[in-house]
Amino acid sequence: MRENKKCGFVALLGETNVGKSTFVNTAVGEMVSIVTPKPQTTRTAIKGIYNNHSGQIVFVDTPGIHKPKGNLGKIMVKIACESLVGVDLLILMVDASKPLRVDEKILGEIERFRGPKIVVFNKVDLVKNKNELLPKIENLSKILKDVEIFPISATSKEDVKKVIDRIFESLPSGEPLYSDELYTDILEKNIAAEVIRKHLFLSLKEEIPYTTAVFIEKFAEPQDEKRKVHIEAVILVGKKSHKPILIGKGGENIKRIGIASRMELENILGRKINLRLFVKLKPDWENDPETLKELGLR
Ligand SMILES: Nc1nc2c(ncn2[C@@H]2O[C@H](COP(=O)(O)OP(=O)(O)OP(=O)(O)O)[C@@H](O)[C@H]2O)c(=O)[nH]1
Ligand SMILES: [Mg+2]
Repeated sequence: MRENKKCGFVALLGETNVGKSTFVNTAVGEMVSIVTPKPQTTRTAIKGIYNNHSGQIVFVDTPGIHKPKGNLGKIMVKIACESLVGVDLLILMVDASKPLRVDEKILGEIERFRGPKIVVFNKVDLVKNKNELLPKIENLSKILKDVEIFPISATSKEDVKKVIDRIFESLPSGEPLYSDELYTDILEKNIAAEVIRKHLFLSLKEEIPYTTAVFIEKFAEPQDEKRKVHIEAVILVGKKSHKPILIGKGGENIKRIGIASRMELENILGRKINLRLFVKLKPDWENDPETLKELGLR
């Protein structure tokens, strides 16, 4: 008898920095979406594809919901909300290690969403006093009414697997939409841009990483596997005063960012890379429609 396979889209919605991208990476077992300790790391909707004997889950990681200060933030929140259209199941992720709160915008989206929804109460490993957890879960279930809550650590494969099993229960029957060799639909050149952005976020302080963006101008992958992949990337900087800080004394910062990005990308692509970074000042790029379009931010 033919097995009844399941398949569907599952979006992760939540405030910024709660662990949405970490969850998708743990589920898929690959670096699909960049993770940093800073809020507002994810800027677009990113798909991570998970397969097992039960079927296929297409996770949609989304930018964190926050009160936007500028145009980029507004676009990110809009992308997150629009990502819920056509999704089969919604995961609301809440940070268990912080004082309990659910943003009004999120509550509105949760109410509007007609399909099945679950809550993932993440980062429980950071809650030292476990007695604090139960009252928080009770309060959360009062706010969200009738929504199942999973206290987990998104860094734990075991915990994430429990959520995956629960997701399959609610997904519709269907054949996989993507080949089981794919773990994401993102182009390799866009993964390269994201990895560089990750290292900008990790090495730059305060508002500086938020005024940067990365374009890949050249991505040449020779057929001969022994030859290096040649990547040329442009780092856009939105403020004049940020450019020398990003580059660093004698270019030491940009050199460090380049080396860290190249090493991570070599790991992901399984090939040697020649990476060249160019820093370009583009004042106020987040308000320039052409630049936003090129970055996939609309
Ligand atoms: N201790 C602990 N840290 C976690 C856990 N999940 C995520 N983190 C950390 O929380 C930080 C934010 O994680 P992300 O996955 O980038 O969070 P996000 O919700 O995708 O954030 P944005 O994309 O900025 O909205 C990172 O430093 C992660 O390592 C967890 O279960 N336990
Ligand atoms: Mg993220």
